[in-house]
Amino acid sequence: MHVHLIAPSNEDSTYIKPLWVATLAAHTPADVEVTFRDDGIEPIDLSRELDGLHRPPDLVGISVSSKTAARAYAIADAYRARGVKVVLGGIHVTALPEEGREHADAVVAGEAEGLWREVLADARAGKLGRTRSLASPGIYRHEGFPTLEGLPIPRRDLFTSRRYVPFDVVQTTRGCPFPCEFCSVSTYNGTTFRFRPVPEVIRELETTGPRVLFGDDNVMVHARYSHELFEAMVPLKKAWVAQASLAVLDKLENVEIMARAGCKALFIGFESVDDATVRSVGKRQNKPTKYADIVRKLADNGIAVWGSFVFGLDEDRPESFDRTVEFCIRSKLTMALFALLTPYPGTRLYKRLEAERRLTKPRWWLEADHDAGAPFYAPKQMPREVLREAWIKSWRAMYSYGSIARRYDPAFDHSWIQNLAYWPINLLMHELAERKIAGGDRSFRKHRALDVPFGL
Ligand code: B12
Ligand code: SF4
Repeated sequence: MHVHLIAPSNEDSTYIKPLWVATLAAHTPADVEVTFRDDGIEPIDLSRELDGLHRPPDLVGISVSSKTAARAYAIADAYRARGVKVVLGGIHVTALPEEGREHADAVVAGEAEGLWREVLADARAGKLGRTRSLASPGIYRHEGFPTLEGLPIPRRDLFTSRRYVPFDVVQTTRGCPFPCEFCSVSTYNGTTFRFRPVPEVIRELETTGPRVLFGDDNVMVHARYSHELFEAMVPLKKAWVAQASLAVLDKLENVEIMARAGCKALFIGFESVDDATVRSVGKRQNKPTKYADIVRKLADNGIAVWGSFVFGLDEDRPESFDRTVEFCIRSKLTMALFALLTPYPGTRLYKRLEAERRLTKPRWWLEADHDAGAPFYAPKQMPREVLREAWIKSWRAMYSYGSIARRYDPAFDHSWIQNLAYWPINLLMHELAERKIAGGDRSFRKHRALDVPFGL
């Protein structure tokens, strides 16, 4: 049997090795051949390549996030039109399995551990999606969430392209108990943390390259677990980057152990610099008065900060965004991403905006060029156009040459990632802000030799 896994891409995709591919491959029985195509690295020409398919796979598996849903469905439709069975998985079809079913023979809703072998066995027996044990035809789903103990080491040998960012993605936990209204994670991975045993994570880290990107939503969710993990990581001498919640960064001991374990940069969801706004979305752990101190503490420990902010929350007014940019410059953030609030399916935000009749494009993910039309809802304090203009203005202000120079401070004890990468990353972001965000160039990414960090 031959399974072909496909990571669909969009204009926002990065050259980061997708962990779901290596994970599914590791859960695949040895007598099943696995091949992999990253549509971002090597774009699939649907008409030419699929017409000339000389060796059709027995099964195609495609991962679907909301931003890649339109492309994923187009690829799935093209394979099915040529008689190849298709299974979809990932966060978007977990929220909308019935939509996924319109484009696939089967959908895996939720995490695939424990289900993937069943999918393969059914496909091999010619009854994919049609077994009696399924509660809904074509939809494989867990009761609860699978254990993270005893997982096989992901098969990273499938990532052969030299275009990938030279970091290996490793996950240590899943789930998140925080109630952030706009986030898909708690509905997808559950509202309690599940942890991988530290010795198993260490065994996996011993097989990776020297640079690691932790694919956790929060790399330090539980102080005792994380301290044990990071202590065990010290001798491995890895350099790593991760996402972290502000809830834990307040404590110096947490920052110090991260630094000792090799942390070089953290991607932090500040979301807003206004107290009322962060509280209104349920992000209770964020305290704007503490932001500047936390950034300083991280910098003093050689950890660069990549900030993430959401624009268009209900309390936001046009002037809120100027304050955000001012904060980023004053705090000397290495980099910041400004995302327009996006109603992802399955989130509490989506349901609320739908109930309030504020969704302007309820199935925005099916639009050909959806980002050009964002936001997809009516903001509370301003017209959609004003929000979009303010968002563009903030990107330009953040990555103007003046801001880039002001945010660099040689007195900061920055990490080597910061020192080596500050100027190229920021100059690339300048180009992105001017050409893609402000100028609307939707093929910006294709022409870049360097990858744009973290999605945008
Ligand atoms: C790491 C990560 C990234 C990395 C991606 C690295 C990479 N190439 O893999 C980076 C930083 C680049 C990134 C970017 C973005 N991300 Co992101 N990211 C994540 C994160 C934290 C972990 C994903 C991961 O690797 N998990 C580990 C693997 C093993 O799990 P998995 O992918 O879920 O796969 C499992 C199952 O879903 C299933 N499965 C998945 N695919 C398939 C396919 C088949 C066939 C089958 C059978 C099963 C299956 O099996 C796997 C094993 O159980 C998730 C949060 C989360 N908890 O999922 C957000 C998340 C996926 N990202 C999200 C978002 C919004 C973005 C951005 C849009 C952010 C932005 N504003 O720019 C960009 C989009 C980029 C794009 N292409 O469009 C949202 C997606 C919401 C949605 N409904 O689509 C999430 C859920 C976070 C959130 N807060 O809601 N992201
Ligand atoms: S935004 Fe972060 S802290 Fe909030 S629910 Fe999502 S993963 Fe958890």
